[in-house]
Amino acid sequence: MFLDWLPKNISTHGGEIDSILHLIYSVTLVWFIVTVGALLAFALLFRRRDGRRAAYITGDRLSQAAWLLIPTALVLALDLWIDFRGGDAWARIKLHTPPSDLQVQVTGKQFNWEILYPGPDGRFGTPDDLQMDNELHVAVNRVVGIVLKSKDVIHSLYLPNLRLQQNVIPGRELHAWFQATQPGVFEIPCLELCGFGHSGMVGRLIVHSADDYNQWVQEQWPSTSRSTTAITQP
Ligand SMILES: [Cu+2]
Repeated sequence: MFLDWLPKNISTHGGEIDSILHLIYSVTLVWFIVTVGALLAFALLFRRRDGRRAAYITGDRLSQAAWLLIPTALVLALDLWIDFRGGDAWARIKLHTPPSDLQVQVTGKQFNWEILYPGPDGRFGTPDDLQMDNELHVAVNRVVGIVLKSKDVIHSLYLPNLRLQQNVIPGRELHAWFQATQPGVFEIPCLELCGFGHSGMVGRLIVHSADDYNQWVQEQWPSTSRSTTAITQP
């Protein structure tokens, strides 16, 4: 119920990310209500009254220090609970990359995303490579492997609908992957303040149905036979 405002999830692993967000929101909301409630209750109960003197409490005794120690232990336990749940999802999404059906290279530069397609031979650095600015075409239900590079400064590839975000670091080659579950057109903003044109640095992710994707491939590489490029229906 707290997460209705999130962008539509179209990722196979998005539900897991959202459930962690949900856990964090729930924990912090309950804790917020308890803390503010206690604050207001104590302010009311121990307000200034005639004939009552304020006590100077040093916190030396355990029964006094417990007012700090117990909430601290609770916050720590809740933190570890979030870490534990998050670590599981993190491992599944970040450590175990499934074999990819499609490969693209995304290079951040001020202020564009350069998308490089390997072409029918599936290899980068060959004559059939194709480069486009800001347009990432993929097929639905296919695992897309992304090689990430930067030409100048730090950028950050952000696909909110896929619950995917990865910084792009000059001098390093980083990897990401996703599997989209629905066709459509989605935004790819840059999430790292990278210069005066940062706010305009936004690409488009086009998730095609299998047929549309094959047609797009035919349009981009017309000379190639269908059998080498086409994606077979699952
Ligand atoms: Cu950028």
